[in-house]
Amino acid sequence: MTDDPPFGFDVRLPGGIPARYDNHIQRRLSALRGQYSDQQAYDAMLALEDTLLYEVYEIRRPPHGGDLSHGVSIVHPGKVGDEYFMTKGHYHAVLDTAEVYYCLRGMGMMVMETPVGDWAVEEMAPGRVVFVPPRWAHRSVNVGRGEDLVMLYVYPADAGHDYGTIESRGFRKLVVERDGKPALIDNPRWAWPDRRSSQQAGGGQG
Ligand code: S6P
Ligand code: ZN
Repeated sequence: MTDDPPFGFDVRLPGGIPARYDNHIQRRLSALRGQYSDQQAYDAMLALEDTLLYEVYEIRRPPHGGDLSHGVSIVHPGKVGDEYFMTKGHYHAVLDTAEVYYCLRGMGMMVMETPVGDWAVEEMAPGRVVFVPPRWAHRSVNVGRGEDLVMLYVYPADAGHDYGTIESRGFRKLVVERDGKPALIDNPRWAWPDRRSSQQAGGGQG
């Protein structure tokens, strides 16, 4: 608990950089090693430049359950092969914590899934809110043509982040461009977490 006074700040468009923030994260292509399905395209792009994929302007709050961390995420436009620029994606370390996103600018997809393999994708467009329930991993994908995807987010300050699960197998669905439009395809690297481990344990019942 803190005794901080209330505060307000502007998020002006089109830039979307909040007038107040505590921390600025920049994530580049090298941070998404292994996440893009077209490894050849990834390597070729990285050889040219470690491209800036997205930025987060954080208003950090102390990790107290009643407090709310928030900020603005900006995913830049582009593709690796035919797969759009996207965030790493994560579960919250405290799995039972939700998050709300409000799209201010651009076109996007919020790709979500649970530890037991349920998945969902919600479209993002200016004025649209997406609610990410407790237990749902989430990744933002910019499917716009040449425009930043700018979103305000709010989540419990004690939620933390678990990146490891997504790093190891990715999300179940990938967002790629097909005939000039975004489309969902299965991620070949993804596997049922429980089924695989039970098969390895010698279940052998198909
Ligand atoms: C935090 C919230 C966002 C993301 C941001 C970057 O819980 O979901 O601030 O951190 O969109 O994504 P990532 O997966 O690199 O943290
Ligand atoms: Zn989150």
